[in-house]
Amino acid sequence: MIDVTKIDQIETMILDIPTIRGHVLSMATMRSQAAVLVRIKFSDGSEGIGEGTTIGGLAYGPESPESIQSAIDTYIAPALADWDADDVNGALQLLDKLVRGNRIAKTAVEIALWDGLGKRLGVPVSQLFGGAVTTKMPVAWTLASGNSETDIAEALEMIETRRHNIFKLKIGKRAVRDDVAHVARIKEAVGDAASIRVDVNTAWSLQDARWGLKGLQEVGCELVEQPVPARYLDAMAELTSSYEIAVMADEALNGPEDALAVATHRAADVFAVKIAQSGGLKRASEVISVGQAAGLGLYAGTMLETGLSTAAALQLFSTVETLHWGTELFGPLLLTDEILAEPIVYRDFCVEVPQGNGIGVTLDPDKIEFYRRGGSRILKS
Ligand code: MUC
Ligand code: MG
Repeated sequence: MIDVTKIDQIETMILDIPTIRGHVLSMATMRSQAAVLVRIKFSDGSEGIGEGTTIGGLAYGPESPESIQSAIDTYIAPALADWDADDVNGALQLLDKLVRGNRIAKTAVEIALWDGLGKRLGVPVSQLFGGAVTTKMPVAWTLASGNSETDIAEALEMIETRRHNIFKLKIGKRAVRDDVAHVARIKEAVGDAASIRVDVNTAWSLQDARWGLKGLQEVGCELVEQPVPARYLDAMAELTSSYEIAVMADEALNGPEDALAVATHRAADVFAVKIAQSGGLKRASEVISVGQAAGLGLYAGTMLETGLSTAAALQLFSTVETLHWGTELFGPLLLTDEILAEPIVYRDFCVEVPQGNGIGVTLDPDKIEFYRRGGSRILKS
């Protein structure tokens, strides 16, 4: 009889880690990030780790850190008890039947399943998706201090130290003309040394967006992310066809069905593919396939996760033939502390794919205990 490895235990925790500065988005200002971590213990003694993290409590999307944790503890973990650990696809199908939505919660568990499987097989997760085609990818940084001068100083330092030369500016909080002036100042300061893009996080009406896109492309901004609310696909389509500046879908992309709707409407030039928003690595790979089939540009997005989910995303995106707009997988750099035993490497304007089995990273247990909600808050030296 073949001995089947089973899922024994699924454990969750929330870590609260401060950010290096206020991160000012149109819908929320982040001063710390609440990362939901999952650890799965398997019957053969192996383990897998995962993460499902959102931005700004409930300000960004329908899942909060607390709802992610409770969906896993109350519904997902009991459903997967004793499940064949190697049957990741079967587990995903079961979860899609039993749990509607809750994509970020599913992502956290799915990452831990892939991590466990990769470790048991002695291969990186990228191998489970057909193999990596690259070891590093260009990585953007987000300028979102809320102040133009601070953003300029930050950008110039990043260029000087060869950490980033792609910048995403968070706008949408101020009047459109003030936002365009802010972007113009930053573009003028960096010149041709950097690519400037913006993310409006759905804050504009179609009328605002018409003025905004016209102004942004005049000042040399290359791309605008999610200018209007996610459900306004007709407005996105109008903006995509009316201006040269690239329009990127983010909040509009919650899994492969949304990807098909955006592609069919020609409602974007580029997909910001986020593993958490897609519902995990498998669903993100399906979003990528839809984008590729529709001839759209691809960009690896982030929910400002820790190094854990960032590593999982790197495993998947390293298997993608062309990421036309690079990545923004810089999450760990926005946090004041590192929770991985070995940090992800950022150098020469790129992020490197962690080498190793599973997602390729391990946690620092003292940091987990320190930042865990209800944890000791004492760091062993
Ligand atoms: C978003 O909407 O894209 C990604 C980078 C960043 O600074 O915020 C996120 C969220
Ligand atoms: Mg975005």
